[in-house]
Amino acid sequence: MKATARAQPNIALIKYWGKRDVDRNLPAVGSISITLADLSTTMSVEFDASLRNDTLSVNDRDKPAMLPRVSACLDNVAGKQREAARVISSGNFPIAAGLASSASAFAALVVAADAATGAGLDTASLASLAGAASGSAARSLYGGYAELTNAGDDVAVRSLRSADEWPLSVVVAITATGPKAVGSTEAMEISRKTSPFYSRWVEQQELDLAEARAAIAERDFGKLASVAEHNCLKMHSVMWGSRPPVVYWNSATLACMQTIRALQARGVAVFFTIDAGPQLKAVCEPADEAQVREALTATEAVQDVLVSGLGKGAAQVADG
Ligand code: 2P0
Repeated sequence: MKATARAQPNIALIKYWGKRDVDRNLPAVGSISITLADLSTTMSVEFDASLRNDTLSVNDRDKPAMLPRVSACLDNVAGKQREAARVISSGNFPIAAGLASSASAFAALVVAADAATGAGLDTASLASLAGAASGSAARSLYGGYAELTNAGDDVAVRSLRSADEWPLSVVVAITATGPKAVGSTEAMEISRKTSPFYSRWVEQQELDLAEARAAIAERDFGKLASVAEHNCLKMHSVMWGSRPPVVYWNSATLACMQTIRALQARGVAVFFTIDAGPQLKAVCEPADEAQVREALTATEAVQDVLVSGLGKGAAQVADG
């Protein structure tokens, strides 16, 4: 009744922002992401009849505040009549800072819980269960380039390309650590209810998805760069236009954008994307990774730089 799984965070190039059903956590728009290789969350789940309640440890610390979401996700995978579970999570990157730690965490959780119960659900079902816990987590069930589509009363995730078919590099500039001021679930609702740009954002998403899908099919870096930067800045414009405004950037985030513009002016194939946090993620050809890393490391107020290739989806690993 114990199993362990590992999952990698994903970075959305065409973003999920807004929900069409808050209770069921269904997104308002489709999204396209790349799954990382070198950052990961490892999660072990042990169902134990001798436990009175679920327990959760994250990076060796008890985290009761995160437990309700974890318990609800376990109920969805194993049924409400399940035994209580001991859940142990560890990751090799900062949590709650716009690095999609909930994506890798819930993707790993559903795979581990499914393996611990022996149910053997297919990847599509596991993606749907992960997405009910955290929208972006559905995409981390798949490696490489993944697209999440709204399908009736559910979501459907598919792989557009494997990591091996188009191996890009991601350089993450950490501009601030620590939890963000407004969680993305709350910020999405503020956007939906108050931003005058929200309805146009939802209406236009299909155009951006189609352009990114074509760029990935053609392995056209310039085309992907153009639509990804556009979609990212459009999402942040929706947030900035909300009341109260939601601004995740800091001055170092903007300095990093200028660094990317300077690299692009020198002919380096690189583009940026920014999620619900102040970190900037630069996507580039592997040959340019060292140059991009060096430039972001030298950018004022950047605290740390993480580098990753593209990897595979969530999978069970040997119990640790
Ligand atoms: C994304 N983000 O597509 C977008 C871009 C942040 C900006 O998905 O409420 O933690 O748990 O479904 O998945 C972050 O939100 O939100 C996110 P919930 P989630 O990656």
